Amino acid sequence: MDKPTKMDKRKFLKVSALVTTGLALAPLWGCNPAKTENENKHRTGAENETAPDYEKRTEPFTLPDLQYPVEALEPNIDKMTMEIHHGKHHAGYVRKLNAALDGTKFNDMPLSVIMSNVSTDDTGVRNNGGGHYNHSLFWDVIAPNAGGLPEGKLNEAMKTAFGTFDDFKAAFSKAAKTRFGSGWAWLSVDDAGKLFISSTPNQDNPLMKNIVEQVGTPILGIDVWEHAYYLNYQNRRGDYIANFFNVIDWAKVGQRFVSSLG
Ligand code: MN3
Repeated sequence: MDKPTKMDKRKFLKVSALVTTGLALAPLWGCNPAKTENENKHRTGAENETAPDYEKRTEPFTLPDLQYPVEALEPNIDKMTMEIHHGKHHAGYVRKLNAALDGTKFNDMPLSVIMSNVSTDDTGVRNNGGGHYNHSLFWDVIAPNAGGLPEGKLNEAMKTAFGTFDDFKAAFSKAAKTRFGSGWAWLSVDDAGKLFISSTPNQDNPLMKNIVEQVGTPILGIDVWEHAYYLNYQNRRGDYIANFFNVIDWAKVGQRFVSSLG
């Protein structure tokens, strides 16, 4: 394999880091200006071989660190829930994802590309890849001293899609409350740049175009598995959802919105 040029390598490392932390958004993989000598050689050498439109991943997935202490989200999300949720549940998804990927066509794909290509036949990759993607997003869009209101372009787009913030809050909360059993509620951006609310069972997410009804790039998600709230809220899922609004980091959600527009 040819040694990558400096620029290729830098881009590769940047992309790899994003994938590893699970923060990458789909558009990053969509355009690849440095499609390059190696791939062109491939094309001339083998007509039927299609070069991937993403940088191949060479490292196993790892558990991203939390960007705040485990107790920092109290009283909205308690310390023990954070310890177990991040250190046990999320870590388990990462471990099982790496095992499930072994020998599959997904083995060298970035996480968001895996999400876009997974199907109902790929149970282990679907469940554990979704678990890794969803939780990586979840930790990133919540923070201590957060809450408040969306601003800027996101705020404008939310008004267009949902009306007032309270209208949005009601619709998002309803999606989270009415998800039967385990799953997630999402705020996502569709191909036209329009926001929508949806919910998915288990560890599915809106990137899974072969599986979900409404396809888009998720920019905010709430985990409504019982493991996300039961220690503190027991059966009171509605209280957990209401308090989740106290920890939403709207600046992060806004950055994800802008990135999703490419
Ligand atoms: Mn969870």
